[in-house]
Amino acid sequence: MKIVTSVLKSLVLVTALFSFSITAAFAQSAEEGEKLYNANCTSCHAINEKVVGPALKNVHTKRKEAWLLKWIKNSQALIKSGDADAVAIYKENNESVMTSFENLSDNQIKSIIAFIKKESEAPLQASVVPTGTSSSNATTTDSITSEVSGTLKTSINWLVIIIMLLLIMVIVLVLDILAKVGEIQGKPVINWNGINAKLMLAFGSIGILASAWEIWEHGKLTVFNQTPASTHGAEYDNMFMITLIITGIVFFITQGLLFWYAYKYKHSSKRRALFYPDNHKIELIWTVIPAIVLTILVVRGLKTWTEMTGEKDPKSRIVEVYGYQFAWNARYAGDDNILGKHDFRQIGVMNALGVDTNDLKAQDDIVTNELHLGVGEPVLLKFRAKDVIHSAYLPHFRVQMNVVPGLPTQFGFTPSLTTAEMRQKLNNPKFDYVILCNKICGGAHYRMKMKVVVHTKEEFKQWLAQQPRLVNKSTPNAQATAQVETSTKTKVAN
Ligand code: HEC
Ligand SMILES: [Cu+2]
Repeated sequence: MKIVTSVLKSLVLVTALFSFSITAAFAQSAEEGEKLYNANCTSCHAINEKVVGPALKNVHTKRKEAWLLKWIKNSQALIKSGDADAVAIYKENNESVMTSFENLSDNQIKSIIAFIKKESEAPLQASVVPTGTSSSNATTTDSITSEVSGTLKTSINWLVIIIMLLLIMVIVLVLDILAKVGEIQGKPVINWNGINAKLMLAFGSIGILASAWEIWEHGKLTVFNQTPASTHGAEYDNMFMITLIITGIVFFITQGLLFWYAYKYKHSSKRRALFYPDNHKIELIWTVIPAIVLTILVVRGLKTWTEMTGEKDPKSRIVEVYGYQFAWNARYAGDDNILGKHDFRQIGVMNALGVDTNDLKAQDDIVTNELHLGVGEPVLLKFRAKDVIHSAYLPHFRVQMNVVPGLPTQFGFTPSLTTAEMRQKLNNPKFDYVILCNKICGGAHYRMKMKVVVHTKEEFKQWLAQQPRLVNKSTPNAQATAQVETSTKTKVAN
């Protein structure tokens, strides 16, 4: 008897430990998967809704793991191989091409799938069941309650609408009766003129106070509340603030006067409106003053803009920023600091950026999906779009430039704070610089996001050295063979 219990005990212990380690491993890989998913997939996918690609909820049950591995690495290859599911989903999505991810290892993709699995199961549990308990029952009850509360909500909405309509009818009727009473008495019961004037005053005051509150409260959340992370940023902020203050003062004065006069000079039977056709002096004043102020603002703006976009430091590092539906890539010019040519006809699964493979200068180019920069090092971003107009927006560096197919644009700047320094300044260890797409039309430009990392100069050098070149011509083996070749050649020549 004793033996049985002790065996049972150890069995329980072992299974507990075992399942714990499994959940721990699972949690860990899902965590890594989340990072990979956020970096690579969110521009086109969401778990619960269709974006560019289909919703990924429960895709781990719908497809086999081997299929998913093949698909995510190179969906086009799978489609070309004639796989029925692959062809079907491709057709369903109007043959839009998913990016291939040959660079992701099997384990990385598995962790992404683990994350998708976790997310597919998570949201429904969250509202009812404490985390960790089994969810199969809870999920069904949860969906039932949400269904019930759904129908309840719609019937309540209808009730509210009907009551509102009845209320409006009653008010209209009461006003009608009061107007009739006024007619009989020969003097209106309600003084609409006075009420309108007071409403005007109330509307104006509330509007002005709300604007002030808005500036105060949400101004803190704008990027202007953070130190700019580029050398031209301070000048830019300064100009923006001066413009905002001047136009702000004018706004508050003119809006205040507008509503105050509407109140003060409301209709009165004792007063006649003044006929005042023109006054040259006043018109001159209110034309000349704004003209001078605007000229100063515009001229200063032009000067700042030419300074920001004008002649570039010839030592600037050249980096291409490539925008497409719906993500970004960066391409470094490599050691020669000359970007290889590009040719749209060569865009394909293995050459997403359409780098011209006939151009030798492209051999040392480096393609990445994060933009890394060195602090204090001038960089010249050259923008290129594959398909439609995008807009590269780097809010923390005060940089924005349209990215237009067939029309090269560029912006040079110098980062002045590393990611680590900015994290410290903002007291936010998770902060990251970003490049966003500022075009807000359609469903997915706003999801285009690439992480930007600013290193110290040494860190940046190290990072760059570790990145693979497009054509790796200087691996030790290649050099050795090259030497052997030349020595044999010279021998033959001798
Ligand atoms: C450029 C947009 C884009 C990106 C980025 C992207 N996908 Fe897709 N994905 C698609 C499209 C579009 C489809 C639909 C099939 C098609 O048209 O090729 C799809 C389909 C899928 C499918 C098949 C869905 C199903 O129902 O069978 C999976 C799985 C998938 N993507 C996973 C991923 C993962 C994981 C990543 C990130 C590593 C990713 N995708 C990144 C666009 C994208
Ligand atoms: Cu875009």
